[in-house]
Amino acid sequence: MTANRQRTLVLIKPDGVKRRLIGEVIARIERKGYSVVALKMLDADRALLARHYGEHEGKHFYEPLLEFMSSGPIVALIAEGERVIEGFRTMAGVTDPTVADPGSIRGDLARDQGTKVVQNLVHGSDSEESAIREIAIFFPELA
Ligand code: IDP
Ligand code: MG
Repeated sequence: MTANRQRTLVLIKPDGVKRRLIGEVIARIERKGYSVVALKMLDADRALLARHYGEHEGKHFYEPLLEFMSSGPIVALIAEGERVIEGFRTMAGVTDPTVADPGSIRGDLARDQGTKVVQNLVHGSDSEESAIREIAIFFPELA
């Protein structure tokens, strides 16, 4: 392991699975040169999502977010590589797909759907601390 080698949690949200973009997202991660080192499809229940999105509890989009994220299957994966946490966040683009840079996953493939919660295809951990916490939630068997 080199000093900057990291792991990040990526989720392909229910909109990404429904729109058959699993392959597109994984292909982008792999073409960028990151390794997928763990992968699963699951139906996330409320308890799991409440742990994952705890920082957003009480915000106006919290309930719609939990409802949306439990509305269908999601894909959880761990991507690995040097500075992958920052790298995948850049690949995903900013939260609001309307203004996410073209070239990013959200900028190329998502848009405002007029829903209470922003549907933006993917989640990526935002720091090393979040990555460790989130990987433990979705991949407890790796702990
Ligand atoms: P991130 O996914 O870009 O890290 P966060 O601020 O962590 O964004 O928010 C988690 C998720 O909650 C977003 O990806 C998006 O789906 C939703 N969300 C965030 N902010 C808003 C908002 O202001 N309105 C509606 N939905 C939001
Ligand atoms: Mg976030």
